[in-house]
Amino acid sequence: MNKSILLATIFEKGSYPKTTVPEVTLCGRSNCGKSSFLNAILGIKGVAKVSSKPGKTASINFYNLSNKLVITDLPGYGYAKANWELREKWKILVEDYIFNREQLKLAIILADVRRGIEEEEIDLINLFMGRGIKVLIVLTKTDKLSHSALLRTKADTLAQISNLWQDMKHRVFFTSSLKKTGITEVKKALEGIVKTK
Ligand SMILES: Nc1nc2c(ncn2[C@@H]2O[C@H](COP(=O)(O)OP(=O)(O)O)[C@@H](O)[C@H]2O)c(=O)[nH]1
Ligand SMILES: [Mg+2]
Repeated sequence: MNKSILLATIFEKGSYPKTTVPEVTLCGRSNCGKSSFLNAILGIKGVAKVSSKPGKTASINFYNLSNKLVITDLPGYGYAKANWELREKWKILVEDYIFNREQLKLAIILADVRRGIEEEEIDLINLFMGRGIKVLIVLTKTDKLSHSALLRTKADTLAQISNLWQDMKHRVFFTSSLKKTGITEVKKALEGIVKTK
């Protein structure tokens, strides 16, 4: 999984690239570390733009991985509570993609480990599951917590997730794109589910 290219960036629903390989989508709140995670998964820096400022466009990026798999980067959410127009655009695009993209096999939901899984993530996960799409949960930026705080947070998060969904516990990962920890585990789980080999 190393040759990758940006296949397309789409701004309008329905105008998705025609592909024949399984697709994995990444979604999470703006600034949760989605682009950094994607770069870490691809093993290449700078493929996905990392930014300290939340993005202001609602677009989906499609990355082609050696013609075996496509990874898409859904627009981040939660960036503009007051910006109704942008939120509507996000909803129209993302819901169309989730409901109509046949190739979509797996969703990776990312959240900053310090914030954890909140209402938006729960709604998204239920949306994917209702559509029969498998879900992995990735808690990012673990390097931001002390060892003991991370242990506590891990236990709390796993308990919360087990309460919400049965059999989800083994689909939860804790990563740091900075320290490159937990990335291989997610990659393995991803490849196991979409069988890229
Ligand atoms: N310490 C630390 N910072 C991270 C990590 N991942 C992302 N960041 C930082 O968080 C900010 C947002 O990252 P980005 O990948 O652009 O998030 P996105 O908006 O979800 O795509 C940037 O300043 C990154 O450098 C991580 O694993 N550890
Ligand atoms: Mg990003």
